[in-house]
Amino acid sequence: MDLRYPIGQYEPAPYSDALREERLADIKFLPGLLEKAIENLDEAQLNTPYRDGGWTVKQVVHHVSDSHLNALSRLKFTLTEENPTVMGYDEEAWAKTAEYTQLPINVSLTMIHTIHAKLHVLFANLSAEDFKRTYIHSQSKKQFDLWFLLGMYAWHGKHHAAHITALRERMGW
Ligand code: NI
Repeated sequence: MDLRYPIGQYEPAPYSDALREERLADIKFLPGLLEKAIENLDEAQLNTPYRDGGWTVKQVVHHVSDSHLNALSRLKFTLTEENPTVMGYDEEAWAKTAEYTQLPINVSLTMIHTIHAKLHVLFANLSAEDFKRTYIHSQSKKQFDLWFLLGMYAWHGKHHAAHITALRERMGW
């Protein structure tokens, strides 16, 4: 198994109401899923990379809050402007900034709860037509729609939670 992709890579799928409900549930339950994933880990365990050369459990949690903050921002720009260009960011560089080592992950978990409450209510109120609204990614210059965005971040949260749960399984934690 590729330790980087414990649940496989994100695979875009056509819009359906059933898949929409599934993805909305993923958005809703991610904060709880992450909390469960890190439950009872001690400081040394939290500072363990999820794979050789990979981020530590702490970095993974801080990364999810940064990443989904960007997702919330992309969603709001796309809902309020026509085909906006949204900023990509250097996730490796962000993972080296001070709060990744100096703040407890509970700060980021609280933020993830807040971000996901907003993401969930915003996505849950979109019509099938709204999901066709588009944005341009500043790095790839590619165009994406909000259906892609929902799927991407529903996947992305589970992807990183699985990094932690797979590590725990391998370590017998
Ligand atoms: Ni990520």
